[in-house]
Amino acid sequence: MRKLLILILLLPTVSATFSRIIYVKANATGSNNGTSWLHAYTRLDWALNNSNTNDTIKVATGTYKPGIADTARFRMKNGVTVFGGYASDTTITIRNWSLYPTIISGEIGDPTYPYDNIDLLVQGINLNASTIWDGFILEASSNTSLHLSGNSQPIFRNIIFRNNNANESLVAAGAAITSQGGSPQFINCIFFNNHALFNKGTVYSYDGSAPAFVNCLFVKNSSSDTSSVFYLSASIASITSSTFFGNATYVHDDGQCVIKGINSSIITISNSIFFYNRNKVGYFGGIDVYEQDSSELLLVNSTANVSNTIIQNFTTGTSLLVAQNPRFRDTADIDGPDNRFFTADDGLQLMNPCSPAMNGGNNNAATGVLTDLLGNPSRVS
Ligand SMILES: [Ca+2]
Ligand SMILES: [Ca+2]
Repeated sequence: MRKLLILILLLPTVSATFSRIIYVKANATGSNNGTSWLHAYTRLDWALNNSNTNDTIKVATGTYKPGIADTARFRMKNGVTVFGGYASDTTITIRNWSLYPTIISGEIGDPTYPYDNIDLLVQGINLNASTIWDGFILEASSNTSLHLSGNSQPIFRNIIFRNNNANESLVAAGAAITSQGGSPQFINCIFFNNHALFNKGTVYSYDGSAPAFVNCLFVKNSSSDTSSVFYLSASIASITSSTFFGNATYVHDDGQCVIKGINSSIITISNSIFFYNRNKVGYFGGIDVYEQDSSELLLVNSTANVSNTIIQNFTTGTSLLVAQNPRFRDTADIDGPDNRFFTADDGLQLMNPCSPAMNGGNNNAATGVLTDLLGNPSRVS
């Protein structure tokens, strides 16, 4: 009797910690219940809806859309890890998010027209730090691809945010990320060719949000507002071992820049590179005038701590390498001849020993980050 009583008392505990692997594959033809690759769910939203804390969702290569209405969205689950980058042929067990891309797309309506797409692709509210998304491409949203709010602390790794737009004039957003409060982390993420038409650049962080970015690339993003990449309002942002290349602002207002901080924002940047970003500085004789490597940081009642960084225009900081060419491998082919990011032929790698940044880093700034985007030993270690 005593044994039975103990068993009964334990049951709720066992049930609460039980964790599952849930499978998603767009072209699966089995029972559609997520219990194996054979019987994988064909939709990611079904897997998310049926997941619980401590579950892991594995998503095979393919394109996944939140729905067919522009208000559809994937809702992140607290404490659930979601991995993309599995081969569709399930005899291949190696996970490779570059070779087997798992794409979350907002493309609906006219495929040639981005402004009728899904507003918001992935939404997270009140997520703890054991909530992880790893190995996805988020593309073609029409207002922001990722929206975080509440005290959210999720971790995003190996995510490409590309070709997203911020088109809504009435809803403040960054084309790739909109973060209200919380402290999300972005590790090994690539932000490529996102565009803010009316809005707050590529990443809009506000209301006490404290995002951290490590080993990230911000490449060829653009904005018709004041900042091409970051718009920070009452935000504490940390940017480590990251590169800003070829970003642009297209409208001349007052103070075009790559990163804008307002309302007591604090921005810490270390071991990073700013190169070949441009701002529109005027309109003369019917021609738009751009300035290469002009203002990178614009601070309004805000502060920046910049160290061990190659930067072209901003000169306030510690151990800065000002107006130096970082000597990337190939700035004309960012993802390299194989047309995929995260591989050895990628263009924005530093060329040892010619690159001035190779030995300019500060180990303390990148504690725990031992490799770069390609998995090579980090340049700062
Ligand atoms: Ca469309
Ligand atoms: Ca490549």
